[in-house]
Order: sequence, then structure tokens, then C-alpha cells
Amino acid sequence: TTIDAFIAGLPKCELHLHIEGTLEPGLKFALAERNGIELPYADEAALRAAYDFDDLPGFLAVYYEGMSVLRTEQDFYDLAAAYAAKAHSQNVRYAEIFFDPQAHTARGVSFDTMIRGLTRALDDAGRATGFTGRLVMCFLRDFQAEFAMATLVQSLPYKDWIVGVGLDSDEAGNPPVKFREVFARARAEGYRMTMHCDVDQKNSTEHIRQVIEEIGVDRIDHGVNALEDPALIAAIREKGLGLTVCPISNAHVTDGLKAAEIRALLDQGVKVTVNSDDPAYFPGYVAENLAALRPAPASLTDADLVRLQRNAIDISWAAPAVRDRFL
Ligand code: ES4
Ligand code: ZN
Repeated sequence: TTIDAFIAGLPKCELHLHIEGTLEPGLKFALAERNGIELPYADEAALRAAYDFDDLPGFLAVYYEGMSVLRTEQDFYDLAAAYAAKAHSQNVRYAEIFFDPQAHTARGVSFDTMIRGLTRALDDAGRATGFTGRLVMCFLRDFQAEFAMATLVQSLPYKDWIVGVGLDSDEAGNPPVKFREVFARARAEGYRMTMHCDVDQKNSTEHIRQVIEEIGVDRIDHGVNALEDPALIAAIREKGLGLTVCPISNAHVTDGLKAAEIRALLDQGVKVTVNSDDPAYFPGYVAENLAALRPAPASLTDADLVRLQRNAIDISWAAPAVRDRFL
């Protein structure tokens, strides 16, 4: 993909980015070496060749395995610092960054280790470049709700950094209502809320209905299948819920960029945004994702690109000062 000058120069806002999904093969090898971990791949090319999945569970297996190299505070620092540098290079001014604490605490890395590394990197990057990053804590939906609740309690001392909570991982058999109590508590604690409704999953439209009507989220991650039910689109518009769509990710875990769907969402006045999800695995950061939508059927014009960034800052949970500096 070629990134044209307009896309390169546009001030951008990213709302759907998993920090563990930015672990590029080069950094993965460097961290493995620093921590004395033997990776089952000869080199970076062999590792990239293993990024061969065609559905969500296939991707998730590779994603969780890759995290095993993240052990120390410095590892989390290096991961977030690399993303912040990449974001700055693409003129991303503000990002709300997902992290999956349970994927780390479940293998013996402490919540403090992880959060201190991530926040120190974002703090340093902010001072150096003006890029602002905030965290959104995702619960893993394939674990029990009790584990999510315990994780929510662990996060409370870090509310200055964590602006909201989300729900991700394997959607099959793990509907939004499984986490009803967890999200009610999160709301009571003042967190904003989003949930993944991954594209083309079983029960997609029912899950979208649940996140709107039963959970009361502030926005929806992916959520493209709402187009199958005009009542869902009407509810999304009426409540001003944004959708954080990830075209290159969609092309890898389902079929295609969902470019026609993104066009339709824009044309129907939904607050849709374009994001990168797991750019080390679905190659392309936010600029590449935008550039992929220049051709038909998305046919993004410069005005559409500005609209997408306005939508993003509008549905973001950024502080007023950040909002005012944007666009
Ligand atoms: C994810 Cl694409 C996707 N879906 C669900 N959970 C995830 N975690 C990281 N990427
Ligand atoms: Zn995601």
C-alpha cells in the first residue's frame, strides 16, 4: 500500500489497537534473547511465515504464544515505546490502547510490572513528541467472569491511566451478558466501556444487541454486522455509539476489508472509525489501513478521511485539552 501525502499529514486518532498486537518479530526476538527464551523459529522470516491464520481462534493462538517473551517492566516499556514512536511517525496524535492484563497475570507477570512499564513509556513518549496515549483494559471473554472482576479490582489504583474497559478474545460461546456484573461495577467505578463484536462471528447481531441494550456500552469494537439489522443501526445512531473498525484485520480473520460496509456506515451517518487492531500480525498501522480504503468500494475522499478522524476524536474518551488541540 502506498500512503499518499494527505493521509500521511492528517492528524490521526487511533481507538482500536492492542499493545500486545504491536509486538513486531524483531522486538520479539530481541526480548526472547534478553530473557533467555528459546523461540521455536530460526529467524524473523520463519516467524512471519507462522503468521498464517484464517480465522479468529487461529490468530489468537499465535497472539497469546507471542506474549511469552514479555516478562519484565522494561519489556512492557520497550513494547509501548516502539508503538508510540511508530504512532508519532504516522502523525497519530492520540491513541486509546488496549492491553490484556489477564494474559500476563495468568502466566505469573504482575499487574504492577505490566502497567508500570506501559505507562512509563507513554509518559516519556508524551514528553518527547506530544503523542498522547491512554489505556483501555480488556477482559478476556474466554475466562470466567470472576477472574475479570478480580482484575477490575486490581486496576482501581491506576484509574488516572486507564480510561475505560473492554472485552476481547474468543467470542464463540462467550456472549457480552456473561460479563454483566463486571461491566456494571466498571461503570460504577467511572470507567467508560466498549466491547468487541468481532466481524462475522456466530451470533454477531445478537451480541451487538446485547452490548447496546443489556450492557450499555459507550462504543463497539468492530460491530460491522450491525448493517444486517436496520434496528441496530438506528440504535447505534440514536445513542451516538461509535464503531472502531479494522479493515486489514478483517481481511485476515474473515473475508476482505469490509470496504463496502465502511462506505455504507459513513453514508448512513454512523460514527465509524478506522483502526489497526494488531498491526504486527495484520500488517499495517493506521495510515496503511486508511490507504487501503482509497480505492472503490470504500472510495475514501480527503473529506471522508477528515470525517473519520473527527468521528474518532468525538467518540474518544480524551480529556478536553487533548480534544481541543485536535484538528
Ligand atoms: C483481537 Cl482481532 C481480535 N479479536 C478479539 N480479541 C483480540 N485480541 C487481540 N486482537
Ligand atoms: Zn481488537
